[in-house]
Amino acid sequence: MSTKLKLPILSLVLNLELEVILSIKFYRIMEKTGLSPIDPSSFSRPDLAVVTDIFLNLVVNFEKKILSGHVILSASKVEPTVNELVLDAFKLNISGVTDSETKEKLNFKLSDHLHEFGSKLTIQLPKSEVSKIKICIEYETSPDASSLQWIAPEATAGKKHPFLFSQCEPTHARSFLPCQDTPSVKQTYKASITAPKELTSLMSAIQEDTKVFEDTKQAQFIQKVPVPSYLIALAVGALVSKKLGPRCQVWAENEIIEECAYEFADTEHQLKTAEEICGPYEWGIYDLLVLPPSFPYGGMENPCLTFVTPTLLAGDRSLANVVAHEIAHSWTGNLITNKSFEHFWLNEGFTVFTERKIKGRLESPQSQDFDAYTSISELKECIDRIGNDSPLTQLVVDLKGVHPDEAFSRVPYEKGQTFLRYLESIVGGPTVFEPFLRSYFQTFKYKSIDTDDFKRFFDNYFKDVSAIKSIDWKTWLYAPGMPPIIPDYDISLAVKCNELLDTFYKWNGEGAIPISIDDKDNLSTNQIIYCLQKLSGSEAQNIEKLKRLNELFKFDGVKNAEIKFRWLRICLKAQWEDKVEDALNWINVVGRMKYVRPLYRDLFEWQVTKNRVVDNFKSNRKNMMHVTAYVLAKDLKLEA
Ligand SMILES: *[C@@H]1O[C@H](CO)[C@@H](O)[C@H](O)[C@H]1NC(C)=O
Ligand SMILES: *[C@@H]1O[C@H](CO)[C@@H](O)[C@H](O)[C@H]1NC(C)=O
Ligand SMILES: CC(=O)N[C@H]1CO[C@H](CO)[C@@H](O)[C@@H]1O
Ligand SMILES: [Zn+2]
Repeated sequence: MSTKLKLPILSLVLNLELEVILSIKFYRIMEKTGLSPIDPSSFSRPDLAVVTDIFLNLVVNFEKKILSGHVILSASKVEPTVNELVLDAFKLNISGVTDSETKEKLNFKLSDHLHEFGSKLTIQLPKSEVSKIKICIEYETSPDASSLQWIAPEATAGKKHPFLFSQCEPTHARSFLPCQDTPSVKQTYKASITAPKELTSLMSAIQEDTKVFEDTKQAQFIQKVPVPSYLIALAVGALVSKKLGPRCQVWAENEIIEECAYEFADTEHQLKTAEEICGPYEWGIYDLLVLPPSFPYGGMENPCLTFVTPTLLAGDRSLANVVAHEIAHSWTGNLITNKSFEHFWLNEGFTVFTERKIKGRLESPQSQDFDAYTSISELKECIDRIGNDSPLTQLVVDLKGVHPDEAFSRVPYEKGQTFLRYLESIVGGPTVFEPFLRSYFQTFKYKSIDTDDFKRFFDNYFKDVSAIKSIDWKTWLYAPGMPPIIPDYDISLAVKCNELLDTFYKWNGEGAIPISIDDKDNLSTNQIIYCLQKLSGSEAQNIEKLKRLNELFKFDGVKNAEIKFRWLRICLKAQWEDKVEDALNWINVVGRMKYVRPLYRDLFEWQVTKNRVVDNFKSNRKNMMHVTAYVLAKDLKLEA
């Protein structure tokens, strides 16, 4: 596309202040590189020729930190006259492209690398009338592939073998393989992965047979359900497994496998409950893989094999809601996918909504509502930080020129779930809304959709319900800031917490702490987390009072990561210098961004620790996953 064509569009948006900056940035990017008109985060052109199947054949090389081999892409022409296949690539070393049937060499062009987006890979298709083609690409990944985390033996539980895992969401699959890296494209895949013999390879797929050679092992995989590129996943390490139920097992290093099996014992039960709500589970098996601590997220819903952080190992199964969340993705996100990251709420809002329904059934309706209610204060903190007027706090965002990793926040999760809860209440509650959900899943499974598709389906399904006329879609979807309406949650579990907090706030710090052992023992883990969340959101506390609190609750050395995280934030806010070391030690081991980013920010905002935390980042950066290092560098203002 030429530059001139876009100038009129550019002037159209000139009135809208922030959009201007975003749009100009986007059009500059478009001019230079031609990001896709379909998905602002991808170069690929599935509207011309679309990939339908992938075969990956790769060797894992831990010495060089690369994957090498080839990929065969099956593609169909959408435009009959098209002579190119346009893909995404991120620092891939491509040595040759051929027509996989005729072995004819094909020309290809890799555009200049564009910061976080990578390059556009254009392959010249053979001159032929056929509409289906198979292209073989020989390539190697880069040691700085943004999707791949190469972990040295010292940073694993066993300390003997290296570990590799991938994290492709949102747009990092292109650093793993050349592909159409947009969720609007879904394809089946097969893979053959060769790794050192003593290690186990796992993928987001069903494992077929494994061939053993002298020094290596070759594992075969198949994923028959079409998936977007961001759900292709690989892990290689010294892994063992333990059965959790007929369809579920947990994988981890041997050193922690028993602990993992205990923590996630309820997985099959959670899966059954999800099926009651959502309909049949389509993926065959549901396994969990517990990764080393540098994994940047709580969990990643890779099909057939959810990846989770070891920070869920609380010892009391209290954080298993993350597994319920990843299970819910088997329908929302994995079967039905957002067309672009701009409609991310369709994945995450629905998933949180379903996750809480699972909790409601397995525990109690009160605990379902307690989670929803307590998350409102976290949503508020997040929106205050991004800015109440920021377009990034809209449910449907405009990501032209903004990298999805920068836009990532709690908003699509919590504002999305709040919206669905509101819709549920408008149409008459769960008995009406859950059959609607199942029908929605049935209608759109295997597809990628956007918010309009959802709205049309909703409006049609509930066309006889007059109350839906009162829904202000525009405000819910496109206005920035907090949700316009917070539903009436059952807050009975929060009442006791609020009383205790009041008592604590009023206490002047003299005499014994006005909270009894009984009070403490009566609180569930989730209630303690909520109290700490409130405490970390209020003003700085007196350190002496915190010391008494700590004597009662024993927060130092606590295993539960949600508690540890909030406790450390409270201590830093109180400028309790003894705790700085604890915070630094923790963020140098754990990579989960939910914890690491706020703690880095807290340390950065405090003058006493500002320089120290920047130095800490610089020296530890090499151990971090690309995405973690990238967002932290921004948070610490290290890059323009
Ligand atoms: C690219 O791959 C080729 C062939 O495997 C290899 O010889 C070459 O060193 C690689 N180049 C870079 C920059 O890694
Ligand atoms: C603890 O909970 C029990 C049962 O819910 C209740 O009867 C008791 O009064 C509570 N104790 C305190 C100190 O709140
Ligand atoms: C889970 C999810 O949000 N899926 C995808 C939505 O769209 C973007 C691409 O634009 C993907 O990267 C997300 O991962
Ligand atoms: Zn999710």
